Amino acid sequence: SSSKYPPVAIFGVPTDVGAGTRGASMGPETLRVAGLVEALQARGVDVQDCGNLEGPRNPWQAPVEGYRHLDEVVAWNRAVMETSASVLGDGRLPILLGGDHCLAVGSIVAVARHCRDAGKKLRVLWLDAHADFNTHDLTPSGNVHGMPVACLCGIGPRALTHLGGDAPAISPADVRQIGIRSVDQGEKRLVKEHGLDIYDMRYIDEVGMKRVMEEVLEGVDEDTHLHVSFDVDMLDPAIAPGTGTRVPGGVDYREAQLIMEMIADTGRLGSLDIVEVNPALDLRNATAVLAVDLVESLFGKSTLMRD
Ligand code: B3U
Ligand code: MN
Ligand code: MN
Repeated sequence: SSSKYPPVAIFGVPTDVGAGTRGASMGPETLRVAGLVEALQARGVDVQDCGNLEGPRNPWQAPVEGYRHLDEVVAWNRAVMETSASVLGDGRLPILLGGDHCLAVGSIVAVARHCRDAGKKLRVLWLDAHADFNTHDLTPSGNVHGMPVACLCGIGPRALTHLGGDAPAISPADVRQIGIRSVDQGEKRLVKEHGLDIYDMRYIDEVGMKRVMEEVLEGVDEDTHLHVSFDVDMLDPAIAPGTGTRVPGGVDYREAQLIMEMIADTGRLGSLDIVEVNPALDLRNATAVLAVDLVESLFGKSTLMRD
């Protein structure tokens, strides 16, 4: 095909064990129903759908020592790490269909190891309303989907920080966060202490998304692997109501398209998570349809078809 993208493998991870609202477990099928595979094929991308992973059911218990469902979260993440590693080993670009955002631990642990072996620089673009940098003693909820960035940076329960053997998988300097507008009190301190690069909504409003993305992508070169971890709650709830932790004042449709287009222009997309799509809260599958529309832009669709 004429696609400048490598072949893709999508896999669904139907769980909400890391979330505080049920329903993200139905995300994978909802993204398929919204036409994700067909949209990628229409871009000329070779797509393999590996189906869904399996794992423990959501026990729906209260937090224990600051974590809800830690054992189940670890089990799902181990499966994600193994699948993502095998997809990368096959020379395919993994697309994880969540599921809640705790799954980014397994996904990014696999990607980080792949980059180390391939001698590539990893840059993680964390698209989210939240910083997801909580710890068991800072978290207001115990929900592990509020902790994956901290875990990946080596702050968290050993079962997650050492999921790939060595820790930490990444450093805060590898991460750029976009769309942030909800950070908890203690989490704010931790984020500052570790120097996380956060492009929050105020900064986006002040300088505009074009300049934000230029800064976010600064230094990306042919040796860079871009991992996009897309929590759909980055988007404004008016256009993406189908998600568990909606925060007003989010990224609008045009800004979101520009994010994806500017990432596509680099040609360096190496892996993708699409998480927190919750059809139980959605309106006519609008959030999944929008996510698919944005994935088309991420894979190079543009008005004037410059490719
Ligand atoms: N920061 C809050 C809320 C939250 C984080 N991530 C999501 N929600 N999706 C927490 O529970 O850690
Ligand atoms: Mn998130
Ligand atoms: Mn979020």
